Amino acid sequence: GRLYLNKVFHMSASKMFALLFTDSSFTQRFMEIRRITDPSSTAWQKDDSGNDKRVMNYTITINNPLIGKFSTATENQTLSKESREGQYYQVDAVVHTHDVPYHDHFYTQNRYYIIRVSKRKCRLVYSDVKYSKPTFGLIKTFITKNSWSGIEDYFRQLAELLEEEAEMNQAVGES
Ligand code: YK8
Repeated sequence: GRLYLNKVFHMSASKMFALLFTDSSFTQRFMEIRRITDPSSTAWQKDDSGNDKRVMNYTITINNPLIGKFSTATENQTLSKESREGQYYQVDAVVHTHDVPYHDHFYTQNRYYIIRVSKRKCRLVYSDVKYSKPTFGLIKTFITKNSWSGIEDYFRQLAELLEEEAEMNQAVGES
């Protein structure tokens, strides 16, 4: 795994959670910029183990001449029962891209931590590319390389947009 976005953003933990994990206008805008289309999502729902789950489906636009221009994707999100409203949130997001080469070999696991640090707060993302089948040599190199560059790009832009959002909040004197 790798660590991304170890940053303090100037907004409350609950605001950050609402921006990223509800149907917010922030999410809509971010998806528009990333050209993620046809999003659909189930509501958060408790499962037998006490965690909250939801499933998202969407189509991503891919910026890689080697691959088709679009792929459908499914993202399974789990909000851990260890989460505490306003204090600490842990969301595991497992992303499967269905229409890329070797799509049955791998998936991406992103773990989001939203932690309250006074009124400012900190957000961390760990990412990992996992293999669901034995995968070797060139194919593995290919998947690894292309995945990390896409993931990096995605989170770099997400951080940018979140910082913009935080500035806007401060400008109107919101906490
Ligand atoms: C989520 C990881 C890999 C995948 C892609 C696959 C190339 C396969 C290489 C072949 C296209 C929104 C990515 C980047 C698509 C986008 C995914 C996003 C950004 C040649 C073997 C989608 C977070 C996320 C996780 C994983 C990303 C994919 O919220 O390179």
